[in-house]
Amino acid sequence: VGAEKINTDIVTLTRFLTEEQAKHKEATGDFTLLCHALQFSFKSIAYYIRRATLINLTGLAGSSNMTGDDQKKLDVIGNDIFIAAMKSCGRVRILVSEEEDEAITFSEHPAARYGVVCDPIDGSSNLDAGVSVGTIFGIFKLPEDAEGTKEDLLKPGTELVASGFTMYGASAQLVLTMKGGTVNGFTMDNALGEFILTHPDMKVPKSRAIYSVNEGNSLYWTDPIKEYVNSLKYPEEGGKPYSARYIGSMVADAYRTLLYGGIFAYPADKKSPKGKLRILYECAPMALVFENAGGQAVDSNMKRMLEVVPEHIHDRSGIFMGSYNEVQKVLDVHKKY
Ligand code: AHM
Ligand code: MG
Repeated sequence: VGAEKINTDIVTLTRFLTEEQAKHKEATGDFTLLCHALQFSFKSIAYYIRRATLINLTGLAGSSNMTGDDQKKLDVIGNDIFIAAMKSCGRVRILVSEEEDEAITFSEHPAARYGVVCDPIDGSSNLDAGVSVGTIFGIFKLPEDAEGTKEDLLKPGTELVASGFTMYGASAQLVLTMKGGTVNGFTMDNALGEFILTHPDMKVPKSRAIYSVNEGNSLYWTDPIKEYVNSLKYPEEGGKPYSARYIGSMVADAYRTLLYGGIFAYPADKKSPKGKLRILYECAPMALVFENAGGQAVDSNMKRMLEVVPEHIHDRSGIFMGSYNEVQKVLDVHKKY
């Protein structure tokens, strides 16, 4: 390798955040500090996931969370790491985690101006098989008069100031976007211990013949969904059918969809009339990423996902997200009904 090929001017996440902060004259550095704490939690969670099989972290923790999901040992550790990082950075007033029944208010930081929502380890049913999982997060800026109650977070995704996810796969990949901004992807360099900007200004391809859905639920699907999926599998004369790709880890399915294009769907159905995925810390953060990357995200009522307001912190929704034209096809089929 010639020395001239080595990039000695890499953009780390730290540098990226510092440069972003400099663009905003009014910035206090609070958001940057919060992101540093987030980044640390991703590194720690990645570390434990990598070592899980070696240090007896596979399997169940022996408890279940509020929805009755069996909690994995790593679910508990990921949640504890995330909460500790958010609490200690001093910039977070209130936190909602998939693993906690109630919102957590950090009363030791009454002046903190941010609210955070997260699923610390999404897709954890895949963990013991070594399949990619991820952390999903969203950040809200609280109004001056916020009281630090969960009502501060029962807001539509349009109010998110930033969101993203980290996928713990062959490498840890962090995708970050800010309100009205671009989508940027960072890859963890384990030797440097830094997230490096490897995918600046990510754009989801306009269309791609890949669909990602749990087809095992098709018995319960509504007629428009059946018609839509059949139109992909049985195209008109001469058309080529779509490829199916479903990992069963939203973060991994979303990351692939972001890079390659296509559609990811978890529709509401007759068995789960409200869908499976959570509005606040799964659907809305992903919807912001896909919209900022030039794609679309809608719920099962064909409403823009970012405008859906949860009534309760753990509310669910159907979701369709991905390439602009692929999501448009779902909207078009529904218009006929
Ligand atoms: P979890 O939050 O309990 O891990 O569940 C969310 C996961 C998503 O990552 C994934 O898209 C979906 O559940 C898969 O569900 P299913 O097994 O029903 O296809
Ligand atoms: Mg989840």
